[in-house]
Amino acid sequence: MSRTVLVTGATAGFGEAIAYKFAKDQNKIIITGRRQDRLNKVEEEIKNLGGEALSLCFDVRKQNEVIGAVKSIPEEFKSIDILVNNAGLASGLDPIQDGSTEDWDRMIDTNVKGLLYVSNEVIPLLEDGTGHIINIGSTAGKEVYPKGNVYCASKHAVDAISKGMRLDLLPRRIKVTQISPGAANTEFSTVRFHGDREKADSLYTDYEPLLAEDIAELTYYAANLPVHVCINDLVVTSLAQGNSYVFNKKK
Ligand code: NDP
Ligand code: 8X3
Repeated sequence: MSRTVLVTGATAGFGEAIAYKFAKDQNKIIITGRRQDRLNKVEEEIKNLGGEALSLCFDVRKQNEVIGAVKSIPEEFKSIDILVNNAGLASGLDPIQDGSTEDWDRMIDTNVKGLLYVSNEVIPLLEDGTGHIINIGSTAGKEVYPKGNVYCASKHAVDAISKGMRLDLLPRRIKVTQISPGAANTEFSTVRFHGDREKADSLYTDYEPLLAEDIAELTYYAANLPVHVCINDLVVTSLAQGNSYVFNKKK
C-alpha cells in the first residue's frame, strides 16, 4: 500500500535517511528543508529508489512560509498518512550564565514553535483512523545534561507536546509516536558548534554512536505496525551511552 509521508528536515541526517527508507516502498515522500540544492539531491535519490517526491523549501520558524508551503501541496500529495516532525537543531553548548539569547531563540523557534506550526497545518490533512505523527525528540528531552540547558528544555517541550497530541488526537484514532535518540553522528553537532566541523567530529570518537540509518529503521518500524498498535515513546541510544550524558568511551 502506497502512503504519503511528510518529513521535515529531510536535507540531512535523520530526515534524509527516513526519506530514503520510506521511498523504497514506492511511497510518496514530501521532503522539506531550507536548502533547495539539498532538496533537489534528495528528490533525485528518492526517485531512484522508486518513490515519488515533492520538495517544499521553507523555514519552519516562519509561520507564513509554513502555511504557504502546505497550501501549495498538489492534490495527489495532499492526503498525508505520516508526518515526521524531525527538523531541529542545537545551537551552542554553554553554561546558562554564558548562553547567547540568539542561540536560545533559534532552538526554541525551531524545535518547539516550528514543530507546532507544521503540525497545525498538517494535522487537518491526516486521515482519521490511519494518520500517524512521529516526533523526533531526544534523550535530552528526558534528562538534562551539563550545558544542555535550553536545547534540553526544547526537547522536554517536544516530549510534553507529543503526550498532549496523543491525548487530543485519540478520538480521531491518529497515532502519535515520539522517537528519542541519544547521540548520533549527523550534521547536528557541526550546526551546534556554528560550523566547527573538527570540534563536532571530536564528540563521536572513541565509541560507536548511532547512525541516521538506525533512526530511519526505527521510524519505519513504528510506522509499519498493526493498526491497533501505537508506540508511544521509543528511547534509543548506542550501546556506549547509558543516559543522556554518561558514555563508555574507549579512552
Ligand atoms: P542535521 O543537522 O543533520 O539535520 C537537521 C535537519 O533539520 C536538516 O535537514 C535541516 O535542514 C533541518 N532544519 C533545521 N532548522 C530548520 C529550519 N529552521 N527550517 C527547516 N528545516 C530546518 O541533524 P539531525 O538529523 O541529527 O537532527 C534531526 C532531529 O533529530 C533534530 O530535531 C535533532 O534535535 C534531533 N536529534 C538529533 C540527535 C543527534 O545526536 N544527531 C539525537 C537526538 C535527536 P536545512 O538546514 O536545509 O533547513
Ligand atoms: C541530540 C543528542 O546528546 O547532543 O539530541 O543532546 S544530544
